[in-house]
Amino acid sequence: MNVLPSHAPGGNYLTDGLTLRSWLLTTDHKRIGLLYMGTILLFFLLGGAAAALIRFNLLSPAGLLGSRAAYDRLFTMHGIIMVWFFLVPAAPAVLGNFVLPLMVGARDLAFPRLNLASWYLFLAGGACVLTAFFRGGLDTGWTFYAPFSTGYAHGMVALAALGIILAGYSSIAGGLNFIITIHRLRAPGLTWYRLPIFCWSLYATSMLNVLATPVLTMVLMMMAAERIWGVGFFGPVMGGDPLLFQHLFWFYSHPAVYIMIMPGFGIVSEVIPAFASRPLFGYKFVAWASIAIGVISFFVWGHHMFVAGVSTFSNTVFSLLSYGVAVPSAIKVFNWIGTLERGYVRLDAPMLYALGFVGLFTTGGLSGLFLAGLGADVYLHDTYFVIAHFHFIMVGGMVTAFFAGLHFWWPKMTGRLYSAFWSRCAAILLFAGFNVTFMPQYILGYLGMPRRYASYDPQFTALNVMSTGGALILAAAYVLPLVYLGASLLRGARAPANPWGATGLEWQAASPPPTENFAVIPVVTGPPYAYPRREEDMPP
Ligand code: HEM
Ligand SMILES: [Cu+2]
Repeated sequence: MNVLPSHAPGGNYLTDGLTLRSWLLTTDHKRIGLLYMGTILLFFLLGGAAAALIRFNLLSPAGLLGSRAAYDRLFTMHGIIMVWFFLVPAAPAVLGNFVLPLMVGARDLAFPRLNLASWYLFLAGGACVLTAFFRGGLDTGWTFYAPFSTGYAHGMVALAALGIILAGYSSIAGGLNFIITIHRLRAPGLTWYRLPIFCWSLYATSMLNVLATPVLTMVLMMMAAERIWGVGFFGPVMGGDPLLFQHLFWFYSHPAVYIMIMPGFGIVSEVIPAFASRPLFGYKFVAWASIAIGVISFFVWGHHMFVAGVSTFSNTVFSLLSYGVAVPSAIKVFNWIGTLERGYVRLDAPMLYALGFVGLFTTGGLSGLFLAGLGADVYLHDTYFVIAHFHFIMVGGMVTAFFAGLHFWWPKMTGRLYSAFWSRCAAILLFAGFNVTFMPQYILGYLGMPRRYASYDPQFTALNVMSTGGALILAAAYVLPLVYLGASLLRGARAPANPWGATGLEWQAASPPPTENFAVIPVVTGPPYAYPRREEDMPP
């Protein structure tokens, strides 16, 4: 083994090379993780600004923006940015990139240069959609339903689709990189059943990315071809079938909702054992539940089309299958609760975020059962109930889990500690703000307020004002970490290698890790989550 300068005392991946070039051409997975972090933060702020304008408009029944066209473009921009430029990439590309090689005891991902290329593809995709937005935007909604998108929609639809396709290539390449890394680069002794659950969940996510994303690429290309050249895939006037678009779109997008949430499951499965000082309850069930969810998620897309004019038989089958996907998700929730039971729970920020995740995700998941029931969905489809459902899961769930992971691994990434007090405040504020924002939307949907309209019936005013008020609290909860994490970078206390007393190979490397992660590749001899099992085993 060659000894690199990075192994000199004090050297680490942040200080090895300080030029712009050394960052933009880096093949170090940790630096690429940080490059993604900067990019994704930008998108989160832009998507968040659009959300703020949406909530501002809905303060009054007539719509305060005064322009319906502007409202349509805003929610389209919000959806496209949040789904494809934040939720899908954030956890794998930022946290996964940073910790996966460390967790499996490797020096880098299997294909470091492909990893860098993925980031550039993502940037190119981002540049396309931002160009589309700032040159007038588009009004299709994030789902691009044909034949509206192909024949009637306004704006730069095809350019936005190209941006999403490029970001998709980035996901596919990233997925392949993770799968091969997990297969080939595990440290000696790190068997599959010794892998941390975050690795299992990234593995399942990557499989979904590799298998489902090409379908999205295809359907967006067909949509763009129809829009530009009038090819008759979807437009009934030309002999096409609009339902075909929905089948293909949801064949990707239902698995995609699990692409978004699954890494969150993984993060929470790391944080809860560490802060309850207990081994993860039912490890093998949690691991296989990820794979089960991945498989089943390909068979439920039809539940997005219950009222689209498909057959009753199809609806019945998809309704039943949808209940099936709830089972492995519920298994995970029970296992997290089982881990907490009789645990020595420390309520540091990562744990508070993780507990918030469990509550919000479970609420969102249970409302999915209502939607999967045919009769209820006929009534609730395209109402604010659906909006509340997926925001509970994706914002309450995935974004909260991302914050849990960010706070958990921050000392590893930066070598600095952050304010314990302010980080706890932010986590609690987030939970409160989230509920005030989205709980009223369940009620609004139940009362019949439709989604995607710039104006509404005056009877819905009070609940909408409450939701906008909640959004202000939520925004504060998202901005607060920028402040104390920024302060931690400038003058936070130095972090030890393992500040939380957690298991997992990443905590054996220094904080921040040296460029090559491990001077000597570690050998794994025991199970994961080797926290004390009984009270007698607890350290005094
Ligand atoms: C990991 C968890 C989940 C995520 C991330 C998720 C995400 C989403 C998203 C994004 C939508 C809205 C899509 C749109 O029209 O814009 C949605 C709708 C829906 N979800 Fe979920 N969901 C999850 C769990 C579930 C579960 C467990 C069920 C059923 C058992 C379910 C049933 C439904 C149904 C039926 C709809 C369509 C509602 C309608 O349009 O009328 N979801 N979900
Ligand atoms: Cu679905």
